Amino acid sequence: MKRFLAVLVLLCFILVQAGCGGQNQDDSGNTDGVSQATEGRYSELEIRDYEGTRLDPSVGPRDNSISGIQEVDIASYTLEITGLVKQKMTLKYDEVLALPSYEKLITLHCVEGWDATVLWKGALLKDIIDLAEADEDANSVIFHCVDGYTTSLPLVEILEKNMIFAYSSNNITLPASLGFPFIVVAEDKLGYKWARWVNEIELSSNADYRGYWEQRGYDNEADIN
Ligand SMILES: Nc1nc2c(c(=O)[nH]1)N[C@H]1C(S)=C(S)[C@@H](COP(=O)(O)O)O[C@H]1N2
Ligand SMILES: [Mo]
Repeated sequence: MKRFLAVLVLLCFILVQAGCGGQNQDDSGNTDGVSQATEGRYSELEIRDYEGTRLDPSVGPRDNSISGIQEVDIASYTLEITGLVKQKMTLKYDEVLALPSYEKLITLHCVEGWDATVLWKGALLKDIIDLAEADEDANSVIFHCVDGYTTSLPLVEILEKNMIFAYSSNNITLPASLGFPFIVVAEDKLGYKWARWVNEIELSSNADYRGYWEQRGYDNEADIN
């Protein structure tokens, strides 16, 4: 029984260590900064450079999402805007794509040590939230995902930084591995704030809400500097 418990504890530890999705971990033996393995991960139509910056492939070599890569059926998909809002909303994929679009070159940093620089395109989270009109006392935004993952961000940071809700990476439709249909581009925040496969945006007054990784000990601010 004791040994069984020890193995169990060890297993949990390993699982937690492996916690974050990985990209760029096989970039060894590279000549010009791009290994063969990385080379193979670019999809045909994706752009690789943006204004002199090399873009990383939109697809990583392995996946460590909490329940694996989610395949979202866009015909039945809806995005719910819930919580402290004047008018709860249900949006279809195309309705988000119809909003004004913004492009940003931003690097995702995972706590595991890898990063990925990608050209993101999407709608402003502000524009989506404004459709539902946040109540006065809303100060946090909780993102709920198809795989049961959650994470949150302060509303003021979303507004001040003009954070986007991306549906495109390096000029291609966001791949499933990156969160199709939508990923939160949580600028200046660690990877675990970049909710993928988001299907609900909840306005809340609970500034201390802790999402999946935050509950397991990761810092709730998650600032990269
Ligand atoms: N729905 C969902 N979103 C998630 C995760 C997850 O497991 N499920 N993992 C997070 C973590 S820890 C990181 S580092 C990034 C990884 O994104 P990428 O592997 O697609 O680059 O997604 C974040 N968003
Ligand atoms: Mo991560």
